Amino acid sequence: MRVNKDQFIEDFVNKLVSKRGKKIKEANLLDKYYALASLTRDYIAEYWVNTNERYLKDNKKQIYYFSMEFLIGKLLISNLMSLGIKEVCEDGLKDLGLDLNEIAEIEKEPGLGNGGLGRLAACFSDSMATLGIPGYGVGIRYKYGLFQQKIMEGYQEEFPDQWLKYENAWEIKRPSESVEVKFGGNVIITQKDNRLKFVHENYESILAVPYDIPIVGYKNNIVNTLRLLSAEVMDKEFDYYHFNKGEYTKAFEDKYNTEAISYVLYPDDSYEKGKILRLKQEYFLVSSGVQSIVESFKKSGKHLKEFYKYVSIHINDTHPALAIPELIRILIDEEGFGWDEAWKITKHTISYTNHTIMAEALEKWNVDMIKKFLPRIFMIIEEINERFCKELWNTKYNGDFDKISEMAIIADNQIKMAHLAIVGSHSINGVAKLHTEILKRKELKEFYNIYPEKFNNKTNGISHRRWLLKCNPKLASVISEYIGPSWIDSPESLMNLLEFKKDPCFKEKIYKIKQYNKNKFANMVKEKYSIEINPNSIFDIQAKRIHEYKRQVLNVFHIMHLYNKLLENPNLDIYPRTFIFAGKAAPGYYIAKETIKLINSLGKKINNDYRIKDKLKVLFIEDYNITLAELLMPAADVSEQISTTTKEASGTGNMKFMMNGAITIATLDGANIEIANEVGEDNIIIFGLKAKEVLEIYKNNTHNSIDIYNEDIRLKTVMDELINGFLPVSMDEFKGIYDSLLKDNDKYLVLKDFCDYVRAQEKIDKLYRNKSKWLEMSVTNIAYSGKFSSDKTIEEYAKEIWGAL
Ligand code: NBY
Repeated sequence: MRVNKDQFIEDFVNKLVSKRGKKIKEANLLDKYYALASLTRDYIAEYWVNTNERYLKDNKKQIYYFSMEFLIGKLLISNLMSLGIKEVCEDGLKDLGLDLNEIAEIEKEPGLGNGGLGRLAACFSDSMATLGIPGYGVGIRYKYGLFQQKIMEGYQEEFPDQWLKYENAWEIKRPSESVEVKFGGNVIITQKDNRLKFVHENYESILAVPYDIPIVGYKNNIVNTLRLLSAEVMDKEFDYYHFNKGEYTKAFEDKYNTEAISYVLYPDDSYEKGKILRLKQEYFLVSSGVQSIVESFKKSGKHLKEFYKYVSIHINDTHPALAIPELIRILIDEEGFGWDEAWKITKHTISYTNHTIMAEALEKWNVDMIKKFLPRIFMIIEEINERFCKELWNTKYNGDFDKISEMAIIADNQIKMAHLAIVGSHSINGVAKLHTEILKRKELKEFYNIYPEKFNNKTNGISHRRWLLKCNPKLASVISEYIGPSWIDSPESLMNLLEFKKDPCFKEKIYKIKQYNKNKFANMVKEKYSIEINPNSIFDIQAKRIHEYKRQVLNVFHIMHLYNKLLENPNLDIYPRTFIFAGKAAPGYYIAKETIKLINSLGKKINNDYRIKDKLKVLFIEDYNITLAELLMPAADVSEQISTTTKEASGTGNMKFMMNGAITIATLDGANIEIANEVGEDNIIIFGLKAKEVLEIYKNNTHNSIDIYNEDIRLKTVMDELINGFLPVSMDEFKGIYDSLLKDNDKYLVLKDFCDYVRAQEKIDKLYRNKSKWLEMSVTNIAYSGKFSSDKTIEEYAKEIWGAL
């Protein structure tokens, strides 16, 4: 868009008066933020309205991306950049004596996601808007996002995330587009004109009220919509019957129970507990979403028979898989379709992404629970299951009861959501090549045998606009200086940087920028934690959810080993290193929380030990979120991607670090494999067991952790230090971690990979000393990172799954 500085200043000053009732000199930072955000939204509005109008007119397919999580990060700066007016605003504000970054910092980040899955939904939304794909995000407007993490005495403590404490400057509430979602009750079946009719009675109604957030395409005048739904009570604010009897708290109970549906995001990213509130959240999302889509499709005047030609619904993991029976319900019960046609339309409309193979994360719902809360939906799932089992019987598995019950959607009083999602959709994809192969050959092998055409891979990607252009402006500008700005529109042209990987002048610039970003990070650490870190040390970062399979403990063991070596010989020549951890643990995940305590206990011991002369520091930065990630990625020298091979579906942090020039130390897991294939083995440090070896170990149970413990004295020493008083905690503090590795035979193969990890880390130490070589590796990583832009991924989804490009 176009706005000149004087116009901007005038608009801003007026906005401050109209929105906050203040003149500049009385306004505080919050006033300034709200005035600027509100003005930015005004600027966006025109393009938003025009985009919606165009989408209505065009006959193009509309894509609805259903996700229980959208981790979009702060929006002010990125929206200004997408509008192309960041510099003008910055200048204008400067004239008023104000600093854009200071104002932008005060924005509250919407933490409506746990990690990779939620952030992926946000990167995909960004890419759809930028590529001009008519894409809508559909999610829940949780009043409380992912908890805020504070570290107290070394332990994680959780606090509510009050992101809506003030207003959300970006959203527009659309009460007139609310829809009713029905829970409970019973279904009456009648017969009319030879057809069964299903009437849902005695249900409880909840209103889904939409709040729309603009998703601004990058400098293309396109603004897509992220629609978040909030639960409200229908009709009555509270119950006058109880109120008049003086039972005041009871009068509000209904309201409270209803609104609880969109109250809080579940903080588990890898463990499925089958909780009733979660089931209600999932159905609330899909029912309101699918109802609105069908309604707006009908307004277009086209026949519902053609629904799937104009609409794609994509489900982000199985969490929104009830969209399948919900669409069938609407088509049959409300629109009068027969089963066969409703089934065909639904299957062609829906596609599904799988994000995990870990059994404990696969959703299963108790039959009685679904029957009680979603009686009609249950009937439909039963029908899908019966027809599917019959198909198996009549085609491939005649008489094979075991096979059929293994593949059934309903078995052992449980509904398997992954099975429902595969059977009821036309596409299932994994999120990295290895992950998709494991789905096809192992976890979902039986389904691949009967539906090979449904399976495909879509390796994850990240938005290079947020993860380079926005978070690392200095790097972005040097890149443009050397290869021109075309990489912003076509990130694969970052490859042109390879030409300069041996250019000393270019490399020195890259070095200085990394140094600048490290200094910035070190200053934050000093201010917030009063810890001095050496900005010339190697910044070695592991930032991700805390989980046994992600193996933060392997990283810790290596640090303990280095520390032991230094205690033995304080003059040992190791390159100074600062080990930085960040990430949240699910509140009920004991071992993960103990891992945080372990990292902090080790930090306490090492950071205060003058004997090792500041050669090692260990930091745990609290409350990892998108905002902190934007500070961390640009400051990293080393990126830790050390999951047990086969367990990390893809990873996307790996791509963000690489894009900012960090060197990856990694197992050949998830998308690490594809990163390694791009940059080549000289530009990434690979260690550890290969997928085949891990699968063999699991299959044949050939692994014995006690043997490894007894054979490797370095490992035995650090393990013993967990429980012998070496760390400043009680002796049994880390018994849980210790036992999981020895008594429970180290399910994630930490001990098995330790030796090779130490070797790989020694290689890093050596390589970093060769500044020229290190910078060459760094440039190579940046150059190949364009391959992992979510623009490319989304193009593949659009072409190969949605049929939309
Ligand atoms: O999705 C992650 C994968 O672990 C990672 O490898 C991949 O790169 C990323 C994007 O594809 N999975 C993930 O983040 N999962 C969750 O956040 C999650 C959240 C909720 C639940 C399960 C998983 N749940 O069952 O409630």
